[in-house]
Amino acid sequence: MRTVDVVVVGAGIAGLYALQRFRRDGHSVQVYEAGGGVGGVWYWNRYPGARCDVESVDYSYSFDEQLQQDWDWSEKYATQPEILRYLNHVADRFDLRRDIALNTRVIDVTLDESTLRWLVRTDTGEEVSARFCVLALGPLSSANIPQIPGLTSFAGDVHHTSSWPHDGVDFAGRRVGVIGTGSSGIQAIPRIAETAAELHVFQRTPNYSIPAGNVPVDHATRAAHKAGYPERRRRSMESGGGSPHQPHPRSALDVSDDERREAYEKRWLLGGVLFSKTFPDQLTDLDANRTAQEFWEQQIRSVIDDPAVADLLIPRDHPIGAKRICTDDNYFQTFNRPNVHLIDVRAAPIDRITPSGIDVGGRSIELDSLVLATGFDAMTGSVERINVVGRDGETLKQAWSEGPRTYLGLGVAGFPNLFNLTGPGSPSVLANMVLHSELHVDWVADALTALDSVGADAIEARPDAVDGWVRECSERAARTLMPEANSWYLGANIPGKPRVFMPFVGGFGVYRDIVEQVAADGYRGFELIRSRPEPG
Ligand code: NA7
Repeated sequence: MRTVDVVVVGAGIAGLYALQRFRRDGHSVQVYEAGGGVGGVWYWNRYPGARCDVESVDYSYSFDEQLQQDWDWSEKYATQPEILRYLNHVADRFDLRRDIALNTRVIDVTLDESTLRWLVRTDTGEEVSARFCVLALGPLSSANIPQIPGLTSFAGDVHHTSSWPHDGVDFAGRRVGVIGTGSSGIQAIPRIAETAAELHVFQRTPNYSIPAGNVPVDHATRAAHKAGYPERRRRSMESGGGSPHQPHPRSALDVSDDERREAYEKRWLLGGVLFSKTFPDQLTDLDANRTAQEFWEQQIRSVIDDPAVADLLIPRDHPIGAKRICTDDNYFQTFNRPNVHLIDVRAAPIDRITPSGIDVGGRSIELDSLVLATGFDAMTGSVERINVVGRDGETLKQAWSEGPRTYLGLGVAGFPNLFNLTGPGSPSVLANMVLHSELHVDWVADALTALDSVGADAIEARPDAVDGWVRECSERAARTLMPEANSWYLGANIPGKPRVFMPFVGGFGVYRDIVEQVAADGYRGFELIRSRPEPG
């Protein structure tokens, strides 16, 4: 059987950098990728309007200065095609493709306890033995297909936003239904409305969204970005969310009305997801949060013509930012169009999907096309659909049956030399995913070097360290407003999923300090395993 040092599962943002870094450190690496190209979520999520909600200058790799200097972003918030072009450029530039097997889904990852090696099996029949297994699957890559009766009977075309046809979908003149009003739905709905004959939006829960404020990047801005990278990256690495912007220094409740309003207006114009972090206490104090909610509501009401429609579009069930805030381009204004209809499926749930449309609230809505913008089995779904078998034959799915249990998000007790990138127990989904991926990859790469330098064969999270980290993550979450929303952070969007707040909420910079200190302390909380006796 073929052997390699490291198998990396997934060739998205984290997987591509993992390959580059591990190879640079002298390891042999095999990457498996289920998609027909590299790019991960940016390969799959090709729905109209798909765009990043973090500024391009920040949502880009920092590991190679020349790459930063050579790549020109065309817009403040990059579109999916531009990000995918960038990731393909990275794959070519660093000659990554020769170690990536595309169209290859990993199905089993099994520990051989006698050698502490991982046997990795794919759906193409490949088998490889690896000393290390690195899961770079992406926390939002396992689609949530809603369990609505009759879904498979629908006679028209059905598309989930995360598996969009590569040649696009022509909605011109069609009657379209969109189920779901999270980030994906909110980005897609305005674009679909432009060509569809009729668009019916089936909304279960309204969401907070702010205008993206996208603009082209002009020459002077680009030059300033390139000159300012070292400082920008430094500030990002120390920040709460992995971008260089700092919240207002004072509580939202300690400033004058004018000062508060000015701060919100500034963040509103910045666009993107940072509105939820305008003030430091916005996500910890309900009264502070209400000030942001009120500002938001005034802005949004002013662009919706029908106050009854506005009432339906304004969230009442959760503090602003407790679900990931969405960013849009004319989302709320889209409901002023005569061809767009908002259907409140909280008041009257969908009865069934029929061959010709959707039965809801005692009426039948005729549809030609159906879009499922229904999100993901987040953070655990992508990992659990691989059969990962650790010590004593226990699967990762079994180990996580009551919610994910990790140490630092990176290691799992009973699964030596297996690392999970950007998953539960880390701040990934609350931070800039690119810098976060680099942090995780660098930490793992340094750990592999450290193992060899002390003559150890394997590294494994200790059960007590896992207990402590799970407790720390849940205590930190409980001190915020985050668990008050029925969000995918909490697993609340998937029927039957254990309700555990999965991300680390303490902030990206704090998390980085913690994981770096653990490494500096000789991988405190991990067991360094030596299967052979020490020489001498
Ligand atoms: P989200 O944010 O999970 O949104 C999914 C939406 O689909 C949300 O409005 C759900 O309503 C709705 N949904 C899910 N199942 C159903 C059923 N059965 N019936 C009606 N409505 C349903 O996913 P996105 O893809 O938009 O965004 C995910 C992340 O990707 C985003 O946060 C960014 O980080 C990037 P609910 O709120 O559950 O009532």
